[in-house]
Amino acid sequence: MKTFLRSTYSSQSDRAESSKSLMLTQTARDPALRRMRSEAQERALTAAEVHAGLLARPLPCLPSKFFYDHRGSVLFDRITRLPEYYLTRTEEALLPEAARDAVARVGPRHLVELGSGLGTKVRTLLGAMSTAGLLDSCTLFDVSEPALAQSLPRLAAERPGLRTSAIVGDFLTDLGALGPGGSRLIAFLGSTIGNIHPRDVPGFFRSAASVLAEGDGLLVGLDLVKDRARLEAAYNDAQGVTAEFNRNILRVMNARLGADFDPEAFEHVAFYDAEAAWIEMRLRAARACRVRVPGAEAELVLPGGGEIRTEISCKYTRPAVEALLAATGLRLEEWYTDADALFALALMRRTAERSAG
Ligand code: SAH
Ligand code: AVI
Repeated sequence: MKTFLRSTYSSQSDRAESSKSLMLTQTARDPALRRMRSEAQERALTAAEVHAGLLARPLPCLPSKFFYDHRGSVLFDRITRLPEYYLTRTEEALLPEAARDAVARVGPRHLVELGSGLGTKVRTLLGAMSTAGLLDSCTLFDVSEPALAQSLPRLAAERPGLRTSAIVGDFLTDLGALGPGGSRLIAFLGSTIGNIHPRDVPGFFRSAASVLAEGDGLLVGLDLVKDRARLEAAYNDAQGVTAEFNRNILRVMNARLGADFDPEAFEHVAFYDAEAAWIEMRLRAARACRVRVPGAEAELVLPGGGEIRTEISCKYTRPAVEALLAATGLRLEEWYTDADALFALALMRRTAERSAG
């Protein structure tokens, strides 16, 4: 299979600048919703990331955070209710007890949810904190501004006494915007950590540890290694919602970067790679095509059958998580799982020692 990318893109400096800066920009819409970057910075960062992704070999790829425009968040919400997608309902069944126990151990007053999406699970954690008489503030953190623009006002209306805020940012580069920790619990639910490449997970843990004070908590939802049939069914649902979600990334490229992808000319592919322990999602060109992506100064030429990688979704075991936690400033304290060991919530605590690196 031969894939070809032509490019005139030269400078990565905009990207470096925008990820260095932790300046937050307030939106006109809601002063409690802050953006990490101006629209121009965001466009430059998107262009650089997409450009780099399309150059990747052996497979061109698109960062999975670009699934989530408004339509993508709504499609993901539909995925969570599919019969094949056991992840959400299993985590939701574990969450009330895990939340109660985590709140009892950590005693947090401030809740942060990373990748909060439409913000449904945060209610369970807030309920546990409120019952314990501890609730003070809640910050939603997501790359999707439409999702935050929907979930933040709803949260504020539901809990009038609560200090609520939201940050539009990337949890891989922007956690510093949260400022120093103290009585803080960070929730990272839904197995979204699985969408981070394992080589980047220790760096993510270190950066989370840097915004936690000693004893603060990080509660992480993890999908667990299991039989191939169950895993592959979850990403190849009979109604084709996951396929539509997958193709949505091409619509986002068209809207944000003026690309001319024909989403209907791409077939959804999802399979389990047991060696890597991840589900991989791809889009396969039904026929040879040449796609212009002017906003990323790129042109992608794919043969018929040529593929683009759009997502990895890592499946974990407890030892694998413990190995990734080594020397990050976090330790694993509790592991809440269901009777069939489909999914786990891991409670991690900030240790006294400074994280390595
Ligand atoms: N937590 C919710 C939603 C999960 S969907 C649940 O458990 O159901 C994944 C969410 O993470 C989306 O809302 C998406 O916009 C967000 N996301 C994905 N990549 C991100 C990134 N790099 N930085 C911040 N948010 C990201
Ligand atoms: C958000 N994330 C954890 C989902 C997952 O399972 O990796 C995204 C998703 N991709 C396909 N279906 C759902």
